[in-house]
Amino acid sequence: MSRFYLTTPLYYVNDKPHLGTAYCTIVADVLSRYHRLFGDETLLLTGADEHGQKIQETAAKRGITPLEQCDEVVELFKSAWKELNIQYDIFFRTTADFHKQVVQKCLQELFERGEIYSSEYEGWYSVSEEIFYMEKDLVEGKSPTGRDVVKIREKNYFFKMSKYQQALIDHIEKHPDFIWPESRRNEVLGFLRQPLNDLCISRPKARLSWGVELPFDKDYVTYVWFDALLNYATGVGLKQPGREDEFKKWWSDAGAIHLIGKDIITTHAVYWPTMLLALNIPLPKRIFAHGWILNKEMEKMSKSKGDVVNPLDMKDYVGVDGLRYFLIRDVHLGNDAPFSLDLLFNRVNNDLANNLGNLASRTLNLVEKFFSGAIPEVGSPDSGADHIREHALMTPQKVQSAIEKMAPSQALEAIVELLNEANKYLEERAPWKLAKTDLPATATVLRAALEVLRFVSILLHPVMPTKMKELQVRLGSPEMSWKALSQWEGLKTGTLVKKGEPLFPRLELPK
Ligand code: ME8
Repeated sequence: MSRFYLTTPLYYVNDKPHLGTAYCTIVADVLSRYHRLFGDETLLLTGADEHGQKIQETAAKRGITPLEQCDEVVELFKSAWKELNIQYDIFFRTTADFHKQVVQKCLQELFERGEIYSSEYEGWYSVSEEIFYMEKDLVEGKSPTGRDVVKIREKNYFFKMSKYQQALIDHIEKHPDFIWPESRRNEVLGFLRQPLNDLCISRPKARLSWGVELPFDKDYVTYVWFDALLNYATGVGLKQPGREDEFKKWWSDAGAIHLIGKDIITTHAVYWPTMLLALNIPLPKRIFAHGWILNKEMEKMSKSKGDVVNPLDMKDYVGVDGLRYFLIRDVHLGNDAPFSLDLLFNRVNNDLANNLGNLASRTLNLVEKFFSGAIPEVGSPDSGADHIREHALMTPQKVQSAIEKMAPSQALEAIVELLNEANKYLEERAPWKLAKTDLPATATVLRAALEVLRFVSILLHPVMPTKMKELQVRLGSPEMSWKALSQWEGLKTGTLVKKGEPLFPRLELPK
C-alpha cells in the first residue's frame, strides 16, 4: 500500500484565515481525499505558526498575551476548516511543549557539533517577513519582496547554512521531483548560484521574547522559521522517544510532500533542507509551490493589503462545495489565478448547475416518470451507450494520474469531458421522446446516464463531499469506493432513485 504524507504551511495566527490560506488548505484536503479514495494510507498535517514578532506585536496592540492571541485565532482557523469541510489528521501548534523540546534538542545538537556559532551582525530586518537581509539584497531600500526593513546591529547565533549549499544543489539536480513545478525548481537553482549566507537563527529577548528559548543562551529565542519548519518532522515523531516507528513510517519511508505558496519557497527549499542535512535527517520527498489567488487588480490577495476575501462569505453564495470546485477547477495548481464573484458564479453555473446538475435532474426525473423511480433493466443494445461505458471506464485512470502529478484541475477536466459526452448522448437519444415509443431503448439510455452519475459521484467526492454524498443517496447509495469504478453497472436494477430538489440551483449574481 502506498502512503501519502502531505503538509500545508503553518499559518500565522495574527489574523483569521482568508481565501489565500483557505485555497492552500482546500487543495491539500482534496489531494489527500483522493489518495484516501485510491486506498493509500494518508496523513494530512496543517496548523498554526505561533511564535515570532508578528504575533507578539499583534497581541501587544490588542492588550492580550501572545498565547491568548494564538488560542483565539487557532479556534478561528479550526472552525473555518471545519466549515470548509477540511479533513486534516493533525492540527499542529508550534507552542506545543513536545515541539519546543525537540526544537531545543536540535539546536543543542547543532551547537555542540559546531554547526551553530555566535557572531556580531549588522543587517536589515523585515518585520513582516521575519527575515534578515544583507545590504546587497535590498531593492530600492526595501526587501526583495518590497517590504519595509529596519537596520539592526546585534550579537546573534548563526547556522552554517552555506556549508550545505553544494550538497543541496546536488540533491536538487539528482531529484527532478524534489521541487515542483519546474519553474520553481529553476528559481531555487538560480538562487543557489549566488553564494549562500549563513542563517541567523536567534533573536535577542530584549527585542523579541515570544519564541523558543535557545538551550545554550537564555537571552535569546529561536528564529521563528527555524522553529516552525521543524513542525513537519516533529509532528510525526522526530526525536521523541516512543515515536520512532511513526517517524520512520511517515518521514523516512513515505516522505513528506510540502504544499506551500510560492512566496515561501526559499525557506522551504533552502533553509529547511540544509537544516535537515546538518541534522542528518532525510529530506522531504517534494516541495510543491502553488501560485496566488489574485484580486480584481490582478495582484496577490493579501492580509497586509487588506483586500482579502473571506472564504466563509463565498460559501454563503455558492456553498462550500461550489467554492471548493471553483478553486480546484479554475486554478491550475502552481499558477496564479484571478478570483471574482463573476468567475465563481460562471463556473458553478456552467459546470455544476448546467452540466452535472442537468444530467442528474433529467435522468432521475425520467426514471421517476417512466419507470416509477426504479432503476430499469438495460434494454435494447445501443452503440452510443457502449461508447459512454468505454469513456467512463477510462476516466478513473485519467483522474488518478492527474492527481499523482498534482494537477487536480486536469482531473476535473477529465470528469467534465465525461459529463459532456453523457449530456450529448442524452440530447441525441432524447429519451423524453423515445419513452413514448420504445421503453427498452429508453431504459438503455437512462442506465448509461445513471452509471455516469454513479461514476461522477465517486470521482468528484473528494472535491465536493457533501453534494456527491447527496447524489449517491439519490442514486440509491451504491458502493462508494475506487474499486467500484472498475466495473460498469454498479447500480442494481429495481433500486429506487430520487430526483429531489436541484442539486446545484442556478445562481444569480448578487446586485
Ligand atoms: O508564511 N493566494 O504563513 P502565512 C494563495 N507562517 N496563497 C496565499 C495567498 C494568496 N492570495 N496569500 C497567502 C507563513 N497565501 C508561515 C509559514 S510554514 C512552516 C510557515 C499563502 O500565514 C502563502 O503563500 O503568512 C503561504 O503559503 C500561506 O498562505 C501561509 O501564509
